[in-house]
Amino acid sequence: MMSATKTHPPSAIPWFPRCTADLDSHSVAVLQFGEELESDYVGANDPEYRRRRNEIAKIASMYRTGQTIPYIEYNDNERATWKALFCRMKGMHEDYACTEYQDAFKVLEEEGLFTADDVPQLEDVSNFLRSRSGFSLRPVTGLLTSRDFMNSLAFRVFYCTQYIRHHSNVFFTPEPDVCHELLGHAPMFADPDFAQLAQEIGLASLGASDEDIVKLGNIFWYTIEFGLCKESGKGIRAYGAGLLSSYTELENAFSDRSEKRPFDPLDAATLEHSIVDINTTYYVAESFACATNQLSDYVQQHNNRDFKLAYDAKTGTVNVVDKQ
Ligand code: NLE
Ligand code: FE2
Repeated sequence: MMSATKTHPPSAIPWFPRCTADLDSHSVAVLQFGEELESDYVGANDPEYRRRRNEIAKIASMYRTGQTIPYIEYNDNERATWKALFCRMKGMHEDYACTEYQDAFKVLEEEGLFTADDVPQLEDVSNFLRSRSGFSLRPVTGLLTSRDFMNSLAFRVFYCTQYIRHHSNVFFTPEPDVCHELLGHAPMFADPDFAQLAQEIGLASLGASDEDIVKLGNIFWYTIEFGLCKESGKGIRAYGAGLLSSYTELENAFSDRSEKRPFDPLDAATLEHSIVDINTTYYVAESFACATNQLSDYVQQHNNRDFKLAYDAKTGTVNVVDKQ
């Protein structure tokens, strides 16, 4: 049977980024803690910390596609925070992190990009990742909307904060910071299967309805941020960044205080989460490739877009294809 050709009046397709340069319009929309910390946040009443965060956020807000990510000279206090977390988590990772994470971490150390003594620079780690999986990092001032944040993944771009968590609470922070981005996310983006899973979420988010964005945001949360996976001979391991960058969260996931469910995108899509508390439920994927297949099926059946997209890896652009 011939497939029907659908034509779209220009207004039927909402605006969404079609290439990495289009992401430049996202860098300003920051939510929640962002540049203005909420008053009960641990660093909010420390004026020097607030000043420093604003200074670093300003650098990110001026960043445009194609530029080198500016280096930040982290001070003694900031380096001490990184070191404390780095050393604590490194000990945990041997027992709880997935093999893909551990392998990439080892290479990052061998190449001198990851050390306990200084906070790695986003530009260096970005160049490393680009050569591994085509992912690159892009600085951001703080939390973006879930739509803007996920959209970038379609182009294998990952938004990273550059400021560091407050020293009073090193082992858990509710918001992303450079420790979370680098200790949690970066090693995973070196793995091609994981990179594919992340990009699929990104592609599904382009032009999606607000309702579908909430669902995809939950799926992102329970995979890329807090996912667990099975590993033969080793049982369950962590691959989610929020686990790999937080002693408190990782300990909670591997305790019997939390529930573990087999990964099911339909179930995860509607399980709400709080961004300020540790999770009570985690999903265990069979493998990244399997989770990617489950996600494609979910998107095909439940993501209510009436247009189709094709990603052109050579040019890094997304095109709307008319044929349904
Ligand atoms: N709770 C994580 C940490 O302390 O590193 C950050 C989670 C960001 C979503
Ligand atoms: Fe994250």
